[in-house]
Amino acid sequence: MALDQQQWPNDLSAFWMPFTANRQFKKSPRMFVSADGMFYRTSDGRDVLDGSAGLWCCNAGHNRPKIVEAIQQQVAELDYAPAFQISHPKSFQLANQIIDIAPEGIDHVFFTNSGSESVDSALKIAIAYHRARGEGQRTRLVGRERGYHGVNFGGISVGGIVNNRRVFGSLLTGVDHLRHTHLPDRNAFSRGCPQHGAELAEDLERIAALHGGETIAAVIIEPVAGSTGVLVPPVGYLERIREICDKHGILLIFDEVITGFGRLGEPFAAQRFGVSPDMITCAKGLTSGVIPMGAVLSSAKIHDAFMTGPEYLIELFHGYTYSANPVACAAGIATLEIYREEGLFEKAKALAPYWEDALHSLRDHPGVIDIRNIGMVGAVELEPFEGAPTKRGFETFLNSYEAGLLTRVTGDVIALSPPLIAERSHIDQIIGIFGGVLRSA
Ligand code: PXG
Ligand code: PLP
Repeated sequence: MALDQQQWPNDLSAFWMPFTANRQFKKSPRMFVSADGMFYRTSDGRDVLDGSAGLWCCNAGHNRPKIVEAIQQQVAELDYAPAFQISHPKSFQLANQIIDIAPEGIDHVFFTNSGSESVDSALKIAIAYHRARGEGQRTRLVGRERGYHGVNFGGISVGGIVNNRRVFGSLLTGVDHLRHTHLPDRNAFSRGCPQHGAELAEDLERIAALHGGETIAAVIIEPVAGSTGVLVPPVGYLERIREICDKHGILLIFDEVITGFGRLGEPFAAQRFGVSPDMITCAKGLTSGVIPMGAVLSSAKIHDAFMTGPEYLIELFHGYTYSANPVACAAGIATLEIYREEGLFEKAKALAPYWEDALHSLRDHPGVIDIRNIGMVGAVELEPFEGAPTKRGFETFLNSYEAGLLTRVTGDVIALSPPLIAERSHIDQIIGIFGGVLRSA
């Protein structure tokens, strides 16, 4: 069903769209009006297969009755409860359920409303943790080139995507960056973790030697970098980062906003790689994207360091009006139930080899210079048009959309990460449409 003429907004100018080419968009808008399962429906009545789980978040697929009903019931029963000094039962219930699936040693949940808020919360907790233990000199933060940690000031300071940083002033001080791990000459067309590049972890030793390891509070990295175009960690890289952190008493934060909640076939990437971070930041798949919600997951070591002093005092001066919002908690509980009941993480794990083969079947298509994948995420990198970087990627995104497939574009990389309810037939359809777009470009 196409959008009723009366429902069409009469003016598109007021809404300043995030991370969007606003003028291009408003000349030829792309609007979804409904969604179900693996598909979106556009305003002109076309079905578009969701090849990117919305923005990497709708892991349970769309329009799931269990989530819809949980939200409806919750909003009618308790719409809001103050987040500070008061709570409601579902916040504790959801925290317990997250800890049930979290890596061993992760025992506490601090709720936020997005990935960006999770990142800035985690960075603040890291610095305050060291201070609570009498190591107030540990204030430095280390991120990585090409890292994406959301858009708040802490996140863009440790982040490493130049356009997200360059026009926003001087950012946080005391931040350093590891080199990124993209080595196309050595690792192009790797399946899963690339063989080369573990030695890049030694950058952390150099940064520790430069500043003094005892001045560094935390290292934050995406176990698999998503936004920058899917960079899978080299074999041994994450293990080595963990070792160097331990050697210098540095906290390790895994930013699992994309990798959390089943994307790699385990609840978290930490479990997929067998590397234990001190904190995990997450969002997106926590509510399958339906209601904004994020969280910082932390070890008891970190949490307990704050639990000192008189009991009437607030231990951490940090939080959001909507931390653990009851409607978001209801959505989260229903989402985790779907993951559990339908075994969606296991399903993702079982489907990953098929997904890998399907993606790599595009290897010889026009313009393809690399294909990367792990779990249920993949990326196809295209040779940039001469003198016009990002144009080919954007055109491929638009052509895919016209052909009935939603993808995610970043520069000249097309990322694919379908909802975890995907069947083999959906993968065939994704690759069929996308391959056709590449061939006809
Ligand atoms: N950390 C990581 C690792 C992320 O991927 C954030 C933090 C920020 O989350 P919020 O909820 O504040 O957006 C993210 C979000 C893309 C894309 O296309 C990626 C994200 C968001 C939107 C688009 O690559 N990642
Ligand atoms: N700005 C003002 C003036 C506020 O009063 C508040 C919260 O009370 C905030 C910002 C922060 O809002 P939030 O808690 O939704 O992050």
